[in-house]
Amino acid sequence: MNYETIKVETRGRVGLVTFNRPKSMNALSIQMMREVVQALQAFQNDARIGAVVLTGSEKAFAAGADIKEMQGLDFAEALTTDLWAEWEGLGEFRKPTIAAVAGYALGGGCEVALMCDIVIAADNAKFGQPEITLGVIPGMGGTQRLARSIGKAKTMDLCLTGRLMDVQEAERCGLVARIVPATDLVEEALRTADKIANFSLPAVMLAKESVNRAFEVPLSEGLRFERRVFHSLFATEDQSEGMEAFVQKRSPQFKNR
Ligand code: CO8
Repeated sequence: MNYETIKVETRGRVGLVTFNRPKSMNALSIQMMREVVQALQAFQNDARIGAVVLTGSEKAFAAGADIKEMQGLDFAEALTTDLWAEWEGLGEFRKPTIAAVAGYALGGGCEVALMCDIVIAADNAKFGQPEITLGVIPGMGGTQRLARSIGKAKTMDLCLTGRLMDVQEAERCGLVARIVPATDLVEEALRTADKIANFSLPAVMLAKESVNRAFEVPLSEGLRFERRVFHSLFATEDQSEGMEAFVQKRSPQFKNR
């Protein structure tokens, strides 16, 4: 597949998507969105892939939706085309995703990171929802996923002032799982993804689905869902293998990877 705005590679069982619009700080164009979603669909259908890393450059993970592309839209066009909705393909991707964030993750860039399951960030990463400075508001989860992730106080602060948050603050408030030196960022993300990709894929996918369920349903329903999923995993060969390997003090050889 020929991509113009992203680079797509595989490293063992891990898919790596690198945003590649350096002249515009990896601004998220419609073409880039479509290419990312297409690459993810290919990874979803590829049994050899168990996890995906999304990254940008050292300067920018992504500085938001492409302002130059959307500046001329009127309300009717924005509403009826709903162009950016295709990013939900990332939110709905079923295998685990890691955002490896260096530099700016602003607006849509921050929202894309939030659609990933784990955010690993370089020590130079900066996050923000500066849409208010453009006369608009976040449109891909910055008022919703961000509020669920870091709470009302910080989300209001970011969305209403447009200020940027450094990586230490982002880790303290729970947006970032780990901070690593910028030079190690992609390798650390790939190592983490590789670890996940070598567990039992059904268990990994159901763990992801169960955690995400916590943001959709009341606690009692979420607990019931988790319990049923836990029960169902006893139907897999990988459960037998995982527990047998523990008892026999050896490494498990999962079949459904
Ligand atoms: N869109 C288009 N071009 C961009 C963007 C962007 N988001 N960000 C940077 N660029 C371009 C600049 O225009 C510039 O291009 P040129 O060289 O042709 O002038 C180039 O990238 C380099 O940028 P700067 O010269 O500004 O670099 P600096 O190092 O001075 O500043 C910043 C870097 C701080 C990242 C700065 O570029 C900036 O503030 N960018 C805009 C950030 C922003 O406002 N993001 C939010 C965008 S709106 C959004 O994401 C909404 C998402 C929801 C849409 C979905 C709706 C359903």
